[in-house]
Amino acid sequence: MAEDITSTLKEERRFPPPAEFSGRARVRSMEEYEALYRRAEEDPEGFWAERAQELLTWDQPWEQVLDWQPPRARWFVGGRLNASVNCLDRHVATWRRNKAAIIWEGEPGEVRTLTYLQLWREVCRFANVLRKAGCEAGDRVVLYMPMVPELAVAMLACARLGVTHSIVFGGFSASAIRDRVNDAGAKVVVTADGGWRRGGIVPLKDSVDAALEGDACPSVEGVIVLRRTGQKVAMEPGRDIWWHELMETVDATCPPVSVDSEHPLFILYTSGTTGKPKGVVHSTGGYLLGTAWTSRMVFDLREEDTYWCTADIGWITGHSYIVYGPLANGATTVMYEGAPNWPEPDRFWDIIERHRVNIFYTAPTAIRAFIRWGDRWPLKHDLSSLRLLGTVGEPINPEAWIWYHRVIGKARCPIVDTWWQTETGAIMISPLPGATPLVPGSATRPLPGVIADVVDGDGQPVDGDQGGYLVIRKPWPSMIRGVWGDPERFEKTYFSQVPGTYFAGDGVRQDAEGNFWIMGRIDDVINVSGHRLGTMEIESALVSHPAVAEAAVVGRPDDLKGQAIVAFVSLTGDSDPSPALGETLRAHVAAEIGALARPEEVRFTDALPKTRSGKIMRRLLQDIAANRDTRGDTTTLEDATVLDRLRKKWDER
Ligand code: 7RM
Repeated sequence: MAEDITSTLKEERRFPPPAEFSGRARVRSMEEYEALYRRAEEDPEGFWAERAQELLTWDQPWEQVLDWQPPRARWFVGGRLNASVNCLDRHVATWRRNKAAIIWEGEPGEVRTLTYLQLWREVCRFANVLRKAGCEAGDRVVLYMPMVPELAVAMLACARLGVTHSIVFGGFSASAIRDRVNDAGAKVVVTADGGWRRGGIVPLKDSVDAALEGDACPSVEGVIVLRRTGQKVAMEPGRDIWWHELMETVDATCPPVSVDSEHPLFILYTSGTTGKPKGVVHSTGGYLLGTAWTSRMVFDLREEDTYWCTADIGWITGHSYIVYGPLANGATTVMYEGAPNWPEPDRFWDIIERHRVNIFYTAPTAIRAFIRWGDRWPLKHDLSSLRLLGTVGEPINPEAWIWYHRVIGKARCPIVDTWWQTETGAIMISPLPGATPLVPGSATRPLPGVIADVVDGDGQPVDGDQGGYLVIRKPWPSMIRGVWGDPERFEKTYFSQVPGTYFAGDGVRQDAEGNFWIMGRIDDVINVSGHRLGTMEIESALVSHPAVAEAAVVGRPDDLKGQAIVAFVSLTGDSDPSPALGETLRAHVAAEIGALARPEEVRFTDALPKTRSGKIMRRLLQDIAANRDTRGDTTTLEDATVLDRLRKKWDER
């Protein structure tokens, strides 16, 4: 942490918003921002009630704006609405019915545009399919799909019925699907015969089959399979049915089910400190308001914009900023199925040029890859349609920021560096593009309504420029409502370090100007290419292999991915270290969790550095993995020679 602080302190470049941008932005100056911030701070309930009135369509008004009994928040108590109505019906009722809702591009190159009316019809039909399959409000449905419009259709169809969706990212393995399906108690799984990725087919249906094998997922009554690639897949009679066959049998209208504002819209699993991913629960009213409002303010979203967020819908960024936020605003959202470097490293720039994308939102890890691939790829394309750029998922190093600003934004487009989490539902700390002077590497200031603060290990506010932990002092509409099935874990993880205050799990520093510098996770979470992984999850996967006695996993700084996974492994008596076994273990983790969790490196060791009470000293392993000197205290080490042996092994390689 200390190193990061000194490096960020040197960043003195400031990029004031361009006059032509500010001139027509929703928030045009810092004075306007400050006024809005103060208003929200002084009267949060009045502030959010106005936003909820202005941005959402309610079937029944709320009786109380907020009921806050830490850690439980209920927003818009007594209010009723439907998320699919807010994303579709109310636009279909206007001229927007023929506006593009989704512009989709498949990796092989096909393009499909769905207008609001077309999307609405598909959603109604699929909602009827789900209803015929026995799904009703309160049930859970797992979606394990490629990045195709039908994924958005399935999400909104669930929302139409009050069915809670839980999307499992297509890169996760069979056992990860099984855990999530069982934890959520899903009635139906929706998948596809595959999706395209770098010219190959991701065999989604095979993974679902493996996940459900035997009676592994007793709650599942049926599997709906979309034909995407034409790849042959096994269809289990009585369980598996084709999407297109079901869609032929239903009506294109489906009355929406009005739900309580607090009704769980979705569950999304995310990694935490312990081995088991947490099912983060989001509400309908508060979540939709948070995503709708931030889409509008942070991206300065306008009627005529073509907006593209490159995330996968399997992550929160895709939920909030490909589907719910943009569609609630009646915007045009671009969706791309495949890899950024397929068939060539200019695929993204080609998409921006062809669809005249105005707002582009991506991750620092992608930006670092573009830098590596060379300027000639973006320079081949006309990117003049762009007016705003965004980043999310991890801290952006100032060099990458400057490149993004210069080469992609031509020094013309503001960049919004947006800090938020699966748990926050929506963007929390970010510049407002018409107001905030940009500071490369800093997400700048909290949005109106977000009371962010920095505290020390005892929960006490930290003075001035010092580092500490990020907390959010007041509830906000799109906040996490619970950990599915585990209220204790919810309270313990988020509201116990500082009782009653949301603890984000990130290290942070606030400078004299009030800018926040996020320094990354302070818990056992690794951020690999902007994806959150728990070290414990990977360790559990490793020790499930018969050759492994003990495993400790740490992150090592990586120029491209932010962090790379390094696993320290000790073996059981009858196994010997070998490069082949290292490969086997890497593959084993990929099979257990998914390719994104595959360790970059497996290091064999006869012992792990532990405290006398038996705790693995990860800090020391982090130093060894990064090949740097050991920082701090080692006096609690039970066996000091372990460190030397670990280092020696490294030198001998
Ligand atoms: C949206 C998302 C959350 C974690 C979070 C941080 C890190 C996200 C930024 C960032 C620095 C940013 N949800 N993080 N955005 N760090 N600057 N702009 O990524 O739940 O998957 O991850 O990601 O550590 O706690 S997430």
